[in-house]
Amino acid sequence: MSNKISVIGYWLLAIGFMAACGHNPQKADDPLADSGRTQRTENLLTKLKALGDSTVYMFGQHDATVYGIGWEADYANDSTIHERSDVKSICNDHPAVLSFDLGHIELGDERNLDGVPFSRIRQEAIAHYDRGGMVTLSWHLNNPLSGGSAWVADSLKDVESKTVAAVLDGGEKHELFLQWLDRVAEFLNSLETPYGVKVPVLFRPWHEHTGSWFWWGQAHCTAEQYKALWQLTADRMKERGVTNVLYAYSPGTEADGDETKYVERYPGDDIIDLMGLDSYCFAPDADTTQIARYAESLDKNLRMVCSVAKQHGKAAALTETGYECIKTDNWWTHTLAPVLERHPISYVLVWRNAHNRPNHYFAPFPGQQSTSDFIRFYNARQTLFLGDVSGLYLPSASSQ
Ligand code: BMA
Repeated sequence: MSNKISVIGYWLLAIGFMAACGHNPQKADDPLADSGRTQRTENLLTKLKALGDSTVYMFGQHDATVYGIGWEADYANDSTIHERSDVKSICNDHPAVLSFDLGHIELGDERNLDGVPFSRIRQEAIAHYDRGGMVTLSWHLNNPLSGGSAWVADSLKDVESKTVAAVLDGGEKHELFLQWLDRVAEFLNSLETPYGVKVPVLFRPWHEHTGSWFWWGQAHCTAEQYKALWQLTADRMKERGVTNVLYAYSPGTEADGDETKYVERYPGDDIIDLMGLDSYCFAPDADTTQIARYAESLDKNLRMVCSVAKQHGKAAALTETGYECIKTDNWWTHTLAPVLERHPISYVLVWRNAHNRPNHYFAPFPGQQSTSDFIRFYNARQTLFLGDVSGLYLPSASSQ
């Protein structure tokens, strides 16, 4: 045997040995817990529940770091994270929670329904994990039966109402739908840091189902079908080896404080980790009665959500809210915060500041009328922004 061959042989042996031992000095330890999810994912859930035993809550915004009013991230230069958000322009700190949407990933598209490349979402999610923040994902997926969007079209009413049945086992779109779920699973599996840690995310599909504006909504399927849709989703993620996901149940306000109605389509404690609520302040003319009605309804619904979440041993959150165009100077500290401080939620998330849709924004930006009030909200003891959170993925002190 020549020297050259023996040297090659040595390296092959060494590489084989390292692979057999699973030894990779560059990778962080990312063990699985008994639940089959990563320990960091379990730790995040523990932290979210612990926030439910405190008076503080995290602040979040959808798409906060990819665009805002008057700017959009440089998608072409994919390797740059710009560290910009409208929230940061005001208080020099990012939201603690970032939300992104997976709509159109099912189609195999490069960009989501709002034009954000999935590669960018992946990069932002990993960057936010690295900053110590939390990531949540919604999914405004198309209708696999009609070919239309997530939103029901009156002209397609008959088709919309057959869609959930069509994607379930035995339905005509089942195979296609499995492929759609697999694309989501592939994306979730790809959320991995360069040092080998799967980024834990809170996945929030099938949201606002108590209304009927999405094809999975109340009027378009039975409770059994809706629950089966959840089961199918969770089962498929598991089959595809997804270990970094928590699930949020996120109805609208239709239950109106009624626990029984709220859990009518609840898919079960074995699937859901966090119980939420989507509730918006609708007051296009800054009508004080409408604003007060929002606060009242939010109070009533959050009391119920937090109570149900406690009974089921789940975390709770205000998974979507906001006042489009924030037309009162003190909405943050006079409308939102006084309600939130009465309920032990883990986080509140406002929707996006659309750069390409006029008057569709839910957080202030420099020059917006509620800016000073937002700084008061930021300074309040109860609100946690990115700079205020730490150790979301670490074991809690009591379990060490
Ligand atoms: C909605 C609006 C839409 C957007 C969708 C998904 O509430 O903001 O413009 O496409 O969310 O982000």
